Amino acid sequence: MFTKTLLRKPCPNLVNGITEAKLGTPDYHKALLQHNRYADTLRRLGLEVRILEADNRFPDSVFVEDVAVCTSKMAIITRPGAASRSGETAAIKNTLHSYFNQLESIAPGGTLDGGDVMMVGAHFYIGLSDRTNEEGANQFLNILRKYDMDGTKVTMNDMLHLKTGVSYLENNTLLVSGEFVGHPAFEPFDTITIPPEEAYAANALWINGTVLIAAGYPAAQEKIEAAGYNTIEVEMSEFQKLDGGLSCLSLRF
Ligand code: CIR
Repeated sequence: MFTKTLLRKPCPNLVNGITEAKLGTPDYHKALLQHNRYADTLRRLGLEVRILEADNRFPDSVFVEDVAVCTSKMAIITRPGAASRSGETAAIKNTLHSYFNQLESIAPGGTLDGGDVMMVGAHFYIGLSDRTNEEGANQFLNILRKYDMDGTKVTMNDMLHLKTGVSYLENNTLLVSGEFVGHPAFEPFDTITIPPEEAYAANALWINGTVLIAAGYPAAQEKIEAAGYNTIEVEMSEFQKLDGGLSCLSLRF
């Protein structure tokens, strides 16, 4: 169960964030509204929500998931793979100090984005993406082992991040799409397959029994509900324009 979340308010410079989506430029005011509703939804689910100040130096800083990984025993400050995002970690470090006694970090040579890390209890799946290199993943695994946890590296070719295409919904159940459908790393799981035309909905968020999904993906929603979950839809259009999914907007612990 999660009790706390950390978010970062979108900054006006958001419109200059990294993207390959070709969905147009995000509308800043709409993004602020959607971000507020996302925060309200987390509160509705009983979570404490802390929203950090907007940081206009970093267009993508709203995607706070990429700069740290929070576990039950410690937090790991990452080293984002995109040059324009590397400075985002300094700002989250001080904040996480107030929640975690143990803080670890990925050292130079390694790169790792939190969006490439999927937590399944004490086991972590780490996507080897364009953002997360082998060295970063190996450092991450070594840190986990110091705390009696472990992980598995996942090869991938197409998606931005691991969790762009796969989400853990607890109960041994995964949402999968695209290159992760039938991926050998996920053989032990029951899977819910998201059809290609709704692939964006594969980034969903399990919060204490409820699944938050992006609004506007009826087939995905139906499949998740048929598997026995309650769902809540959240409007994500402005973040989708920057390749960001639901999980990217928060750290949860
Ligand atoms: C980026 O390319 O870094 C941002 N525009 C999107 C980051 C999305 N984060 C995530 O999937 N965890």
